[in-house]
Amino acid sequence: ISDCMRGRINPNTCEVLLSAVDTHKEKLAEAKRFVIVGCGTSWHAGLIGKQLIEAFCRVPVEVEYASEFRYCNPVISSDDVVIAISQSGETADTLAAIELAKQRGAFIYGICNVVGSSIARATDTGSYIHVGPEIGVASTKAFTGQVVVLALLALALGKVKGTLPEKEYHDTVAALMEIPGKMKQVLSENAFIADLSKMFTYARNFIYLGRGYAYPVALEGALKLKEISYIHAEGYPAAEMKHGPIALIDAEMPVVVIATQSALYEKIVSNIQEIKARKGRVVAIVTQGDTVIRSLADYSIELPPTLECLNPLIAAIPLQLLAYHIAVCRGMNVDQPRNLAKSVTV
Ligand code: F1P
Repeated sequence: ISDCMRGRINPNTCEVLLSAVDTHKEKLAEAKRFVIVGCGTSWHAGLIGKQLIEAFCRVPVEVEYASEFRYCNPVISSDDVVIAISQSGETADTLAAIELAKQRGAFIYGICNVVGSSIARATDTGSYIHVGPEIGVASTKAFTGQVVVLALLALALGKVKGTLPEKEYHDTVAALMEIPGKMKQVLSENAFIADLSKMFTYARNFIYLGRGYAYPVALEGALKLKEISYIHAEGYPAAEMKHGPIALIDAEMPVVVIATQSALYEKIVSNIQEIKARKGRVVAIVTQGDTVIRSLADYSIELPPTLECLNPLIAAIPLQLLAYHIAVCRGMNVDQPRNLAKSVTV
């Protein structure tokens, strides 16, 4: 992962994207609304993109499963910019969503990995994530690349529109430059995560929780576990626990909580207390130096500090590693999971 990030984020990257945005300024910066479409991991990246674009550009963003969008007669017009995200660039549902949005007059921005793919060709403009081929079927580094491009796009647009204060723009770009080094630090926890995964080889179910920017990361962690280990897993926004899922918690239920420093940190602490009161087994993803959550959780994985809006870039890694090691312990083929195709073309 760190290899693919190296050289991809450099001080010029944002400026290059900025000039691409500048070329399509009328369409992008003047969009009344963004609609992000994608499937699976790409949809999860889109949920993070929504938060980034709304925070930096103050424009409403909707995120739709491409597989539903194409069939639900969506209200789309020439006031909209549709952002289509796909690693393979060949996902039939995403391609069909693009065609529909085009017919209704929307401008299409693509975020793909595979150069020259069908989706890349069908869009009006876009950015390649250039993370190299995904070896396995399940998307991993593509998620990172997609979130990086969405962050850069939101930064560039926020600058063009004047909705992002100059200082916040520069601080966020500077924090983005530090991400590859921080990803390396997280990857160095691999042996610890491999050990930890042995405790969960026989789990039947898992719950993943996060709030704000960490909520889509929880969804992605659950998807990785489902895809490669075949363990049933659900991701929820942590505050939704009390509206139903808390009934599932008992001593048999592992709960992975993304509990890094954020504006909602205190609320996450109480969510963890609620789980522990029901004897759930908590694996907490915490920021280095955290003592409060470490003392509550059964197991903790530390992440280096970064801006909350960039945290998904490093928080996804321990969840990918956890899914990987659990799947290996269960003897699964992590590169070619059953029933999955690299690009879903039907
Ligand atoms: C979408 C996707 C992947 C998933 C699996 C099936 O692919 O749902 O996220 O891991 O490979 O397809 P794409 O449109 O991003 O290529």
